[in-house]
Amino acid sequence: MEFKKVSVIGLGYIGLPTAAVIASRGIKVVGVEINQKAVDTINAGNIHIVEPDLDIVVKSVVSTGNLRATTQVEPAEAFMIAVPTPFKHGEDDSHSPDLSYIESAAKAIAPVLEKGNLVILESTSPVGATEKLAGWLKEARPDLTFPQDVGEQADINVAHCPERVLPGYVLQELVSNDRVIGGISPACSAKAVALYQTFVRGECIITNARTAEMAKLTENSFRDVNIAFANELSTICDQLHINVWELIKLANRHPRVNILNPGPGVGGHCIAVDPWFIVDSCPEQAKLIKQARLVNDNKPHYVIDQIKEAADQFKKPVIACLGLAFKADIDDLRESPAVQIVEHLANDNIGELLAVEPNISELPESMTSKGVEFASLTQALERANVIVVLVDHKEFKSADKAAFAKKVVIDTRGIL
Ligand code: SAJ
Repeated sequence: MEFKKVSVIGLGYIGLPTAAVIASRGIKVVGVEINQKAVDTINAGNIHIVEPDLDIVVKSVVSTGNLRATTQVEPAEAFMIAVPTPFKHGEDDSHSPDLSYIESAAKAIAPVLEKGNLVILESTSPVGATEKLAGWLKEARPDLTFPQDVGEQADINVAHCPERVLPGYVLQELVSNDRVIGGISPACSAKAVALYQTFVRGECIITNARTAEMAKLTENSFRDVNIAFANELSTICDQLHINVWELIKLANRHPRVNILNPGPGVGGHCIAVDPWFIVDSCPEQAKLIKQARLVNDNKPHYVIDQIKEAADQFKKPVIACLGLAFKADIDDLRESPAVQIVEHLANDNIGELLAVEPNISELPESMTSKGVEFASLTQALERANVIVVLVDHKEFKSADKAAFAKKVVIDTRGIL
């Protein structure tokens, strides 16, 4: 089965690298993106997101003509949907999945669908979303047949293949990771496997759409629950005057124990979101998964209280916050617990606030407008009386530890 033209809907952190890697295999790829500025940037051979080496691949595939971005969907043999699936915050503190981007993508694709086309949902989705996608396509194109009605004989094939790449390693993991592929029918799965085999070196494992959806949610919930365990341990250890980092190192010497790292909270767009999809589907059963979310969401508030207590020791507190990104050695500030903590401190006006983030060139307006000052590590270590390590960036790990000795230090990442 050969694919000559593939369309990727949504050119963000997943869609753009996926489009570029497929294009690098000599397949014509049309990327569809609603953000005109991103379209122009990509068509000029540049990128609008940060991911190591992605700029080189995009420049190359745009220059060979294999990748082109546009705001309008056009006919293709396969459509890969990589749009956001955030959650909606309900009044009763519920978190339900927002499938509106998938629905819009379905409505955009439907008019150009042709017999024999394959539609793949890559976005992390609640169980049942792929069936809903197939339903929206059917509604818009009653002239075509779909696998939920006619199975193997369908004109259009629909499958779920969740993305699983780690930000910072996307280009490697896109190729090397195994892929879980869940078609609505076996024919859908087989066709999707053929597409992924054009660029994936890992194994493509077939299941049904609902299991594929749940597999992705399970992976991220597994990590969330394990981080929550580490975060809960850190607060227990504070209470008992035990160094949690030493404790975890010791416990991890057991051959069957592997505790993750506590931190200031869980950030990013996946691990703090996806477990809610399971909780929303099965609130009665998903008690541990929900509790883990609550533990991790509470950690920034715990850190804020620690900082306030430290600041209270000084007449004129100068607090240096080291790191703003949601994890080490990336520039991504979205959904970052470090940002949440700094903004909260700024709102509460607890003293002079310095923020150090080696991976960005200026502070976001939301911080400067509240008086947070952008500082280098050297300036921060000189001026502050309270130092808070919020991200374990390599620059902080390699800093001279003697400079921290005379300060009140809150090290949420255990680098000191
Ligand atoms: N974190 C800790 N302690 C740890 C590990 C992580 O506090 O021991 C924090 C990080 O600092 C960060 C958050 O958790 O704030 C999430 O970081 P991460 O590195 O665990 O994960 P992400 O969000 O960058 O990527 C995850 C990955 N999923 C898993 O590892 C199961 C990735 O493979 C997925 O593709 C991605 O979510 C996604 O898009 O769903």
